[in-house]
Amino acid sequence: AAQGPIAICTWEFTQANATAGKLLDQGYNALDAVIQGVAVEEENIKNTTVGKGGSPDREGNVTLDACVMDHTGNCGAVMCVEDITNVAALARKVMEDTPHVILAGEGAKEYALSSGFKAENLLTEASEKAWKEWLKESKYQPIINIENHDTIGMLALDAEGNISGACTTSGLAYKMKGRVGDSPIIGSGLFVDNAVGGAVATGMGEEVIKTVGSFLIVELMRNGMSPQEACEEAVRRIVTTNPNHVNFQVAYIAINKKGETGCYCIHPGFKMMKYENGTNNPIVAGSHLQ
Ligand code: SD4
Repeated sequence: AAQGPIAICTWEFTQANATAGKLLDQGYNALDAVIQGVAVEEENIKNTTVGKGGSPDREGNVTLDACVMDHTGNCGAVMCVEDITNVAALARKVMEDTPHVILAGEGAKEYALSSGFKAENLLTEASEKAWKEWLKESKYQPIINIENHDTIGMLALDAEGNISGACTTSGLAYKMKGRVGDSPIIGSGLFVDNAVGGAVATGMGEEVIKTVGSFLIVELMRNGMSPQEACEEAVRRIVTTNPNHVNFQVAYIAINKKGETGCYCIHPGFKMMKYENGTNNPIVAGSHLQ
């Protein structure tokens, strides 16, 4: 039997998650809900790791990554896109209106413009200033938790019992030009199988890609693990193979078909938002390190 609608997302993005949850309560499907939910952060210029206002690469270009996956197993992604704010919606457009799954760089931007998305300068004064400050030492050292203003990954279970997800980010601040993280990679940053559940990742994308984290979590749930157990196992895969995990964060959230959810991370400080039965609450994730 279908559960009441549920929306979960990475970090404490209260408004984004409430936006999705309320749409679900009004009968919107999971895909519409997650796209509109994550758009709140894509448009929030104070969030320096998503959409407009995102931190640039080390050459000063803001390049965005996003993907979506729906309950039919369809997916779409865009990578390294400049000048377009709502890249999750663009990923959906790629999924629905092109014969492809991924568009990258210039091609993705041209497709966006020809589809009615508008070109905007995504580099805010604040991000430009921070980048210029960074240039003085040019020391690449990703920050472990950027609470409340990090990559947003969202999963929704709608009134019909269908699951969809979206993930959108500007990636790691001061990355190399052309660098693509896990967030637009289906199976790494996001995976949904409507028969089982869905998972999304945030944190050091390179580590998520190496372990195909979101796909792993869905497969573990298929084999009987709860979302919580599956998130813990996916984190364990990283920490047991990479002793450098003391220097980076990875966090996962997951939901299954029954509406059970889970979250886990390497370093304390990660939270998941959960909207259910009209209430929207932060949940502090357990962590491998204390
Ligand atoms: C990336 N996973 O590009 C993203 C960034 C992120 O918390 O989630 N930061 O690697």
